[in-house]
Amino acid sequence: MFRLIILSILILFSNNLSASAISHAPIGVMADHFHKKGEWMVSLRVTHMEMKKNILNGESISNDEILKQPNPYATMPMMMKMPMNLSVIPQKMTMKMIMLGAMYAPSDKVTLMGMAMFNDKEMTLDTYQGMMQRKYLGSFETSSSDLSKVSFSALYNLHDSDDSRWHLIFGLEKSIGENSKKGMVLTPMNMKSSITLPYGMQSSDSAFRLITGITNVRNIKDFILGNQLLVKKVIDEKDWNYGDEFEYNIWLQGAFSQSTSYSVRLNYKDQDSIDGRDERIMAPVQTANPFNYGGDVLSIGLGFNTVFDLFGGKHKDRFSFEIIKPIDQNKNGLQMKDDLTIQIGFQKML
Ligand SMILES: [Cu+2]
Repeated sequence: MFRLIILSILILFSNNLSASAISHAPIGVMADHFHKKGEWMVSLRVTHMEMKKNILNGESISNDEILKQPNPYATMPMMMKMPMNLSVIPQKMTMKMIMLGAMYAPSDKVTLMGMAMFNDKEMTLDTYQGMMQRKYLGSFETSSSDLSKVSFSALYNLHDSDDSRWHLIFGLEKSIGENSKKGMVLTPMNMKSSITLPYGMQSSDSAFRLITGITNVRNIKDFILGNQLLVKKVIDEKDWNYGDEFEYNIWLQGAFSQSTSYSVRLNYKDQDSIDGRDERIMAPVQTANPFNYGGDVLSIGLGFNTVFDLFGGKHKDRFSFEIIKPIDQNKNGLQMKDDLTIQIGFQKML
């Protein structure tokens, strides 16, 4: 009888451990864990990101200064009406993303992961006269929303012990949304006109990417230290595509209790500028120049994970929240500045 009690306490305890809040990374980290044979998990992530103001090679720049920047398309033949200088200035951009994911482990060594991402973008811009006094003409908005990309990955469990686990990530990502969407803009001639929206406002770049990565999660006393390296490389180039991406995450987690944990994360992302170009994208605005994309950004995230019973079932429901603030932005050329990102997630093992 005594043995039975000990055994059931042990089983209860080990169940609780795998269901603890701290057993998953902050929600902004993808592919942070793998599963045991036969396990299924579904997840939903909602992200809200804002960009405000502009930076030139990482330094703040005013609207007046931007109006003095050359318009690279001004000297193109056939572009008689193009102003010599930039005349349309992005003021604010909001991106909302919804990510649906599923994980399944056919064995203890391999976990398969599929994801689909939907995004919605909105940008507010100010238009100034193309020449003379460069008077402010007005403000307008452009937007786009579409299913943006799908990915399929395999996580390979290299090592799994009580105090450390390692896994490799191999995946393919296909960008599938629209990439030649048009929008109404206010031109520096003070006319409304429909143009192909600049790269950053398109839902997709149609590229195909290879994802490779490695994750380590270890216990250090009562804390968890996670490290992840991710590389996304374009393997099927189109007319244009966003550059290759390198991302590094390091996070430290502590537990308030079995069911709630907190985290601090540093995220470093370095992306190349856009390769190629779309001949139709030509406007006196920074976002029409493929060079004004990419660069490196270092951010800090504060997160919170909790597990509890909401929908019932064999496993608990997991809710997570993370707020991310950039601390150093060295973006290429002239770009909008990243502001806060908020991410909320729900995960459930079936
Ligand atoms: Cu999972």
